[in-house]
Amino acid sequence: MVAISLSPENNDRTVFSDLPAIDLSWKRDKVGRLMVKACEEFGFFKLINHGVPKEVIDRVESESLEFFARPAAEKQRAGPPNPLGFGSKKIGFNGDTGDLEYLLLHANRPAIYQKVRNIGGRDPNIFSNLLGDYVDYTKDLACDLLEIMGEGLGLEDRNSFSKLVRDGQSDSLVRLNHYPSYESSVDQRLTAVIKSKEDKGTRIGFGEHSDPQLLTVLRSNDVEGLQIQSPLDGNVWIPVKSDPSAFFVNVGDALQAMTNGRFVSVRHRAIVTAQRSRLSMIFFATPSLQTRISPLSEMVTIENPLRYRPYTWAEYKKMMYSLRLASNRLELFQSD
Ligand code: GA4
Repeated sequence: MVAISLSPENNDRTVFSDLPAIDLSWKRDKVGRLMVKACEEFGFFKLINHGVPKEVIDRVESESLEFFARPAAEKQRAGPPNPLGFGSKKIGFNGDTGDLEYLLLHANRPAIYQKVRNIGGRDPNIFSNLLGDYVDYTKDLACDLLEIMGEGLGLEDRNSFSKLVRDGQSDSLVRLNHYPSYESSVDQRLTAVIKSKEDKGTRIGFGEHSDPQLLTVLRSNDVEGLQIQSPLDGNVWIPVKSDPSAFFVNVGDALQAMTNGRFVSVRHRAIVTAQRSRLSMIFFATPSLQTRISPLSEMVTIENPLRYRPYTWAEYKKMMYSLRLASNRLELFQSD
């Protein structure tokens, strides 16, 4: 593991920190131990030697850039985001905005094809199939990671988390986020900027939030922008160094709940500072709507008593769409 202190070396936004790196080719028990540690301490880690073929990533990246380069009218045929589909600037239903355009889809081939075919032009099968391949690989990867975490935690059933995502009814999502370069972002009326003194003028790509799902697996091109909030000092934003050959993995609210708070779902955001546009391709590992999420009994101890009340994913989803992006949703499910 790369020895790091998760704090910026100075207040300069251009200094990027390396996250703890976990190499999937290491011995499984070592990987499990380090993953558990990273999920407890940072809620985030960087994964290298992940096994997703570079060609799959490169092809979906170039096809995605081709999609975002199309005229707005064509892209809009895959929108408006309801919440799925193509969207631009507006995030969710409650007035959140960001300097990005995106494609948010259910992570399965029929759902992908159904939206992508509306775009017209090029053969929709090309983009759909590539995205479908990417989803298959990242879903498998997310499930493997969840299984390794289960082992690392010493769970009775190491598949306690992964089986929720392998379930055919899983509500998993795939999201492509395209952040235009700083200069090319012309419509600044809708662009949220950070108003605090130290960050004044920073343009928000995707505002601060925690991910509601179990696990997020993100790959971006070599353009910086991801920042995570230090779990040790809630006010400090840590800019993460980009690494296109790696995946960035983070714990979501549902995994924090199932581990009874042992793993932390950390707030993060994307900012736009770069001269080049940033593309991130994200898989959100999610249970089915009817899944009942509650702390695993093995995670509840005298030292760590029950922290969350059970909820269904459908219930959580409904609530999250009624709240702003920055809301602390899991707080509402704390047990008294
Ligand atoms: C944040 C994480 C994922 O990107 C996402 C987002 C979703 C959306 O874009 O529709 C939400 C946001 C995210 C949480 C609160 C609600 C819903 C926007 C928003 C304001 C796809 C997700 O699942 O939750």
